[in-house]
Amino acid sequence: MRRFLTPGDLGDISKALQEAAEVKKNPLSFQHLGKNRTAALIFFNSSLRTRLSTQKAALNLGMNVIVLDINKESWKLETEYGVVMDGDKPEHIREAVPVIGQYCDIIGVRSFAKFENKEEDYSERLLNQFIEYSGRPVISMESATRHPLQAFADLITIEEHKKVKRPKVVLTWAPHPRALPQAVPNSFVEWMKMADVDLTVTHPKGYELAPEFMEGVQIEYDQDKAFEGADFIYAKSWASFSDYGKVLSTDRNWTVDERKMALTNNAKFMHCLPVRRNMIVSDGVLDGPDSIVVQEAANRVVSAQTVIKRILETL
Ligand code: SN0
Repeated sequence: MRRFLTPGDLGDISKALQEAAEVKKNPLSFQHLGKNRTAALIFFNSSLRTRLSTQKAALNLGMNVIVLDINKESWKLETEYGVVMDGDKPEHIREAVPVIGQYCDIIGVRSFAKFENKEEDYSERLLNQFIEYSGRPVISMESATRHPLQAFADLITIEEHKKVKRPKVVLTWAPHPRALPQAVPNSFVEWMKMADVDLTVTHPKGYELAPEFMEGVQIEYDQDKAFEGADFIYAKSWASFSDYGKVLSTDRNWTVDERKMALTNNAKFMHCLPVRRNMIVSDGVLDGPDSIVVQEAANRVVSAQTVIKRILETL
């Protein structure tokens, strides 16, 4: 496996889930795979779970790990081509990426959507530069359009907690003071479409996700209606795709609270974290017995380890 961005990169999803269960049961039994191998985790944006869980996954596999917070600890990088570099950016991405590739066997990259240019974000320009120029397999640790390690962990979590064969899963938009990327909801939809679940997406008008993700997916604009009979509520805020990068609403009627959760089939509450309390979700729901956000975060080690294991097996 040379890259990890979509569920298709893992092939058969039920096989990947079986493998994930094996990794979870025996996390330390694949250490021979990573011996004398190095993972470089490059962060262009903040991280808590991704940084720690991906590092832990690589360590469980016997790897060495280098972590770089590239904006804070390295040279400022120029990403445009053909520019006269007489400004404040001493190094070009075109040299930095192949150089990073010299020091490791696998690269993880976190780089959020910039919201300056829809086409550029949706072309995954930066991630593709790493794929093209590093000479190493590349894992998206949330790139412009997707967060596959999160969605894989979400799927593992739903498999573990579901009480019926085909659970009703609801992705709900929720209010937030800032414009957040579509990466998490895009990947969530992309992975749920591959799984045996009944998926509904609910959000205010204007928050439709990109058509390439939403094809064949049911949208319910009435959040209460969407919640009826749900087995899982997955909350997330995102900025508009059509009015690209804009916050069109901060309507707290969309906040997930106890009244709304009472409409569901005793649904479990999920969120990728970090979560803004009493914007996205009420304290009561987040601290209540049906919140599985911490178990979900724990599965980030499992998803990352399954992915890195797959890559190590092909090196
Ligand atoms: C990121 C996002 O894509 O929504 C990462 C989630 C895994 N979240 C944030 O940037 C939250 C920042 C905030 O101000 O709450």
